Amino acid sequence: MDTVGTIAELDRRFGVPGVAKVVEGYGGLPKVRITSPQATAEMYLHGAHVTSWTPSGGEEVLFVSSRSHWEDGRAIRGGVPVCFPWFGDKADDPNAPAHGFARTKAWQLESIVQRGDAVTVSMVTESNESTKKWWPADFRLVHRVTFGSELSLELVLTNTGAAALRFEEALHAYHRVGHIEKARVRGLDGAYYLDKTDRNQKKRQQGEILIASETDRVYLDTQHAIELEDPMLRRRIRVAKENSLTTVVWNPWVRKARALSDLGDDEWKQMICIETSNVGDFAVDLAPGQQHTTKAIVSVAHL
Ligand code: TA6
Repeated sequence: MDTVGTIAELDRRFGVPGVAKVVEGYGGLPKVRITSPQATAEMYLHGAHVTSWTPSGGEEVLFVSSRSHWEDGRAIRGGVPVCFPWFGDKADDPNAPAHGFARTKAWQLESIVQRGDAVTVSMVTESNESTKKWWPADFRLVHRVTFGSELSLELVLTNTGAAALRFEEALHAYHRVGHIEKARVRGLDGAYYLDKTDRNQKKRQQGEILIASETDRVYLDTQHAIELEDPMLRRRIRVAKENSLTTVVWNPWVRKARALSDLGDDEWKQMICIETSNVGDFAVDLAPGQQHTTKAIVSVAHL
């Protein structure tokens, strides 16, 4: 069955008339398009990747690059990439894809459920021969996203094998801002972080975060909600979380943005990544049969 047929079949099986439709997206990739009273949104089966969430009466909350790739084997630049089962470069294999394999492969659409004015989309990916080329574990990973007046993202991992596993994960969210130099990030005052722009030196955050140069930090042992204050778009984005002990904050600034072929040269001004994660020393161990759920809840208030 060709892509169009597959998309029509997926829509026939999972579509919710007037609320959720499976359609063809960029690069011919299938996506779920949500149009509910509370929000409009989009989620690609490629990487179970949320690329848009606009609460009704508000503006788009997520940033997606105009230069993003839209193809199997490549990551979408923007939205919410799912980094799994490792974060950044794979410690023991320099040839392995950065941020794992979950974001560059097609997931299965499991269900679309409407509850009131909110819509929950679940997508799943499981271990197979190609995942085992990189990572030996047996697993089942579900990305369950509820689109409503809030955006709730849950990563549910089950160890389906007979051996314990250890994994890293991140909901690598790209938030759209009016101008990065005007934005402020609160909620990490006093937290320690590893500065990836300075040889992973361990430092301590004092006060709010102002972005005035390339910023790439892993905040450690923090469960605090984050607030992104944006005077230009007159809004405050709040990211609360559960079962996540690290928060990554990233902006590539000028030079790094120019080095990224899938990011426009000036687009660094319109984005900041705030990543609900468990990485590094906070990687998660899971015994056979066990399940772990990490959750991020994004909400918007007008200033
Ligand atoms: O989350 C921050 C980070 O790990 C940065 O180091 C930067 O590389 C960014 O992710 C983007 O990674 P990508 O593989 O998507 O180019």
